[in-house]
Amino acid sequence: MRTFIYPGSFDPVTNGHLDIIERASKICDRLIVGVLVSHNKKPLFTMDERVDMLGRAIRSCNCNNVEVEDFSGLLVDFVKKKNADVIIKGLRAVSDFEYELQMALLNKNQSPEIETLFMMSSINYSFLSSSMVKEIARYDGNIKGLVPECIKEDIISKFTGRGI
Ligand code: COD
Repeated sequence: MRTFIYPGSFDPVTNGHLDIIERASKICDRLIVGVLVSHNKKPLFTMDERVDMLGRAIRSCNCNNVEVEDFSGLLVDFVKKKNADVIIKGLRAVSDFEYELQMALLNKNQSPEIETLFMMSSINYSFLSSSMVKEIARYDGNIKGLVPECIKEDIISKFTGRGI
């Protein structure tokens, strides 16, 4: 049984994340999307909201070997706790590379048995990030096509204060 971990903040999940989830789920037996309880960043969405939005987005793409779980502490400890041995990361552009290389090497330094695999972003999503989605939504721009349709209203209502 080959288990991969796809870690991130997912604040909120975007179509770029979902694309990586769909593609990664096809090359492993079990994919666990690990949502970081961050002590450095202050997320816009609570952990429950991020996990719930990811769950709905994943159900909408019929990936039935994907689970969502929160984690805190070191990523390599979460990987070991889940009996996984591969970390999946998405790469959008050269600008992602330096940071991701540093993380991959540090994770390798901590746990040499764990591999990091990089998936190139699909061309349609190579410009997409959670922060850009939040900025567009904050100023009432159009986020259609950037995030899964089923969570669009969650994001809009976060800024308008409107109930869903
Ligand atoms: N297309 C493809 N991939 C994408 C896209 C897109 N449009 N957008 C984002 N991604 C990728 C990112 O490159 C990343 O791999 C993943 O999706 C998640 O993205 P985010 O933005 O939600 O998550 P980040 O970058 O905030 O996540 C950082 C981690 C949680 C992975 C990192 O902080 C971590 O591992 N923390 C745990 C603590 C730890 O172990 N620290 C030491 C590490 S050396």
